[in-house]
Amino acid sequence: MFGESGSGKTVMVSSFYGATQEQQYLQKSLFDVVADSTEQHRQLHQTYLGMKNSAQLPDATRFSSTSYSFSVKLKEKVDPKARKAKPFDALRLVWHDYPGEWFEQDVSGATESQDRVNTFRNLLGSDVALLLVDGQRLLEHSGEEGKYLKSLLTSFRRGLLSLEGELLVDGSPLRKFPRIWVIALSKSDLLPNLNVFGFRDLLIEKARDELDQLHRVLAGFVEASEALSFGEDFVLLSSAKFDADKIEVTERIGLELILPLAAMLPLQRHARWAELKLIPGKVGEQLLTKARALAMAAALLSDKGKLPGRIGLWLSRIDPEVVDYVAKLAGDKLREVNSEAIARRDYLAATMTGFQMDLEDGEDKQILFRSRR
Ligand SMILES: Nc1nc2c(ncn2[C@@H]2O[C@H](COP(=O)(O)OP(=O)(O)OP(=O)(O)O)[C@@H](O)[C@H]2O)c(=O)[nH]1
Ligand SMILES: [Mg+2]
Repeated sequence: MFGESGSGKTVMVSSFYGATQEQQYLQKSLFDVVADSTEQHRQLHQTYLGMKNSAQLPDATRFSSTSYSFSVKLKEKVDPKARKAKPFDALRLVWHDYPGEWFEQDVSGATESQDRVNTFRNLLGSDVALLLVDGQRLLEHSGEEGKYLKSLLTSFRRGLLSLEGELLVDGSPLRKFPRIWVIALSKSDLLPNLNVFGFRDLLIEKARDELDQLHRVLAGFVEASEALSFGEDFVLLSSAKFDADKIEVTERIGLELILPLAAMLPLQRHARWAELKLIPGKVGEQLLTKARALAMAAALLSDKGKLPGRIGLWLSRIDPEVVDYVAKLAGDKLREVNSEAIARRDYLAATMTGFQMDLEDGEDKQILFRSRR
């Protein structure tokens, strides 16, 4: 999550996590979201409860960053043998929260400077990046939105360029780099009349040059830069509704899409890039591994998956047909496969199809726009 100071990063991670700790979520969800560190668990939960019960906001993040590591654990109890036959039984989400001011001004000393470089190195090792446009600032620039959008994208580009020397080892481009950059509107509750199409159009109309320039800088950071989607996906987010003396944490927008986006977008897009052979050599192999995980899961979903002997085959030889099968599952067929998986108590298949359904719902509600490429 990249965003300027005050754009809503810390509130968002707290609201995201807090929601997963509510009784209702714990009971009805097919998986648990567990913070890997108990200390981080309590800290996020406390921040969430502070907002929910006492309208208390977290302080601005200063001087150091935190990487929150969450495990998404499927609830089913499987015996170890069955577990081995599955491509994975947990998903890890690492959410990096950092002081937004790090991009805007200089740091206060050598330790902080090193921490800043390490943080951005970690951030830039993620699978998916969300670049936040602050809904509040957009609203403040009503009528001259272009001014804010241009300055945001430019300051982000400058920030990256100024750290380039420290981030790239010997100037060579990075292999592991977010290849999917989603542009997200935070605090979208403040702009109730703006849907995701309006948001997308505003960016393209008012700040196309700055988007192009930032795209070029990002492409310069990454090996095989054809396999990069920047600014093709858009989402609206809001962590809560903020009234004068009350914070309605249940009135969230789009936060339920974060896990599905982080889990499914890389799998689907990496599979597609691998298919198009856009990515040569080592990078291709790395991405293929991810696509294979999807193919495996797909094998479990499709009828073919019922032949356990073939699963090993899918692991060693990616079957584009199967990847295609899950990537293109949509609409009624998707819902059908999902209900079958639930009936079979196949939590992995149910969760993955559930994620796909969440993304479709997001599109229906016009809070998500996914790249058509
Ligand atoms: N209306 C609205 N306001 C929000 C939302 N999220 C955050 N805010 C407001 O924005 C302020 C800043 O949010 P933070 O999460 O602390 O921002 P940050 O990105 O972590 O900022 P730094 O720590 O300085 O980088 C909060 O104190 C709230 O007043 C939201 O979803 N809707
Ligand atoms: Mg913060």
